[in-house]
Amino acid sequence: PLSAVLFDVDGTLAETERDGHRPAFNAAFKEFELDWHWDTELYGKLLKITGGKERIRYYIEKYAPDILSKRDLSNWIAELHKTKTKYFVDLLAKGNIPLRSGIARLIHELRENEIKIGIATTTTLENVTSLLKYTLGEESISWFDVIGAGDIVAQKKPAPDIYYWTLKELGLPPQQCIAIEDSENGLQSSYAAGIKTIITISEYTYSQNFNGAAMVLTDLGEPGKLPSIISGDIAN
Ligand code: XBP
Ligand code: MG
Repeated sequence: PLSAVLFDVDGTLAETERDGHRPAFNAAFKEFELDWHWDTELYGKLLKITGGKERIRYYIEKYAPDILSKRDLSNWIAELHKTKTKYFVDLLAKGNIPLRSGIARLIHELRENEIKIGIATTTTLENVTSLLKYTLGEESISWFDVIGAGDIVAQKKPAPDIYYWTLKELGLPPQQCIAIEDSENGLQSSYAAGIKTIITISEYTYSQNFNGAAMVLTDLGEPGKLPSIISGDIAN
């Protein structure tokens, strides 16, 4: 039986990357008087590295190695990233980043059917709670039985750690859960944790490799897809 559905956030709950995280990174770079600019194409490449702090470090190593000699580099990256989070939350507060089609409906249906809902994401917790607050309303944060986010685990996706952590919090085996993801990194993470995964492709991920997914969909917008998710009867 299906006991819980675990949602990824970026690209799955909402298209947050191109017009959310990316401009937030750029605004933080400006505030720190850096002449860095991540255009949409470069950002697509940088998405290979999950996690904002990790992505900044990777960019430095590849494109701005002079920064590597900075004293307290890790702290500096953390401060830069905090500034990025501030800008990202400001963008969410403007209400310009909606939930993807079918997400709100699925969340409501799962709750009505007493199926647990959780989040397993690489992004910062504050980004998750803000996205929920500015889309479904503040109270929606409490609808989630578990929110696994950011630095709570040592290894971010594609490592399975965040899914292991989330399953442990729920006290459920992977066989009783479904994950909803949008990316190859996300799928590798959920798949390695033994969780059946539905992919909803997103702006930056549509051409990635989704071998191992139970289903690959454009989105969850079709009501007809819902009963099969709730009964847990996917892929076979
Ligand atoms: C999403 C990410 C995140 C965001 C930025 O990956 O990699 O890093 O781009 O969030 P996934 P932070 O959807 O696979 O979880 O800057 O807060 O890390
Ligand atoms: Mg994602």
